Amino acid sequence: MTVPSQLIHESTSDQFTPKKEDKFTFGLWTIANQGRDPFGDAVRPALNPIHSVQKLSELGAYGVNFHDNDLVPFGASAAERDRIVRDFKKALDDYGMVVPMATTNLFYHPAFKDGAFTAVDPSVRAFALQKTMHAIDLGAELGAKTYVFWGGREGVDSEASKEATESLKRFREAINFLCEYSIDKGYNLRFAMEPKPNEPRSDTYFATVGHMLGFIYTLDHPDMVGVNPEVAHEYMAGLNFVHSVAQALEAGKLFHIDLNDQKGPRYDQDLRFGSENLKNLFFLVRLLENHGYEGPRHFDAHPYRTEDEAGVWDFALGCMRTYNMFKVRAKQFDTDPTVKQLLADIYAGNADHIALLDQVKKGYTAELANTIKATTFDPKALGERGYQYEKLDQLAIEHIMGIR
Ligand SMILES: [Mn+2]
Repeated sequence: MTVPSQLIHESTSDQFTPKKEDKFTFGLWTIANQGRDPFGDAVRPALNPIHSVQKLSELGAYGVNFHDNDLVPFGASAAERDRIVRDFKKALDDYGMVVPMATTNLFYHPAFKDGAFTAVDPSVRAFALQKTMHAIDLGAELGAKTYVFWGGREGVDSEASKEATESLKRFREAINFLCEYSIDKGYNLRFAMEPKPNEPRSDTYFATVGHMLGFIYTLDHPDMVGVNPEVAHEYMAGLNFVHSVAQALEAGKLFHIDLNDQKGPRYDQDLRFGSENLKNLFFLVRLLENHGYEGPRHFDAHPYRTEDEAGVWDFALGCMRTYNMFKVRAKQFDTDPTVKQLLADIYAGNADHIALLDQVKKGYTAELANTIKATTFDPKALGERGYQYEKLDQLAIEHIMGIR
């Protein structure tokens, strides 16, 4: 292993230093992003996946994830594929890195311009199944436990082009088939579905985490399918990311997560984690850390287009350090005696009504229904109550800003 640069060394010697046990992962496509956008060409040379594994390991990352074609070029021969995979496995071993997640690129090649599992052309739909099965084999071979499905172009530009109900059926048939494939091969994979409202299509099916959760329960194997929410994608739909993740987490469906940042509803920006929405992402990290999320903390973001390779590693380190900063601040917020006392005051209430609600939790009885109907409440007093949320929120701000 090469000695990290002085800059990295200085900034990774404190309590926010990324460590393997923090379970930080990056997509190979994130750091290898060459800065192409619809208005400009690549600004950085392609990064070698093995070099990326080495650099990320030095920075404290736990693993890497990939689309099939991030590692094995589209159309590579079987011999070429085997050589690439062998060299990559050796790099993982050499640098103590794992591959917790893999996925398929079903959006880059022109064949997928009308989608993959929902394309109107049956040859494209069948080819998408073939490509995904090969990619699942590759992911399983490298030890992936989670397989992500981002339906990049599964949508429409013109609503006249296909019936949405038919597309949803086609998507379900594909996922059902691939679940059976994974079971048949004994891969023990969990599938994580990633929603996005639009881009690159003008409208994508399964726009949000909520849409995807609803769909999962219509599958043949709902237990093996969960979600992979992405910060930027929910912000693009104008939603509260913490609430989307909480719903998935509470349903036992948060199988994976894509951490990045976004300046509100506009094109998908994939900014460095925590570079924009400090407050919402503070509460996101608090949610993940306090509610038993055990999966990788995966960054699906990319460096600013202005950066050279040094900037790429500044970006990667920044994502991880900011997560750990939020983690430390969230813990300080939760253990602050002033916050704890204030919350105890806010949550206190009428003992009789607390007892009633404890019974509601246990379940319905006709007697309980009658008791609630006969209970006297004081709506005037309830309406006059102050909740002290201004004080509470300011305490959160002071923790986020590092004042307390
Ligand atoms: Mn994105």
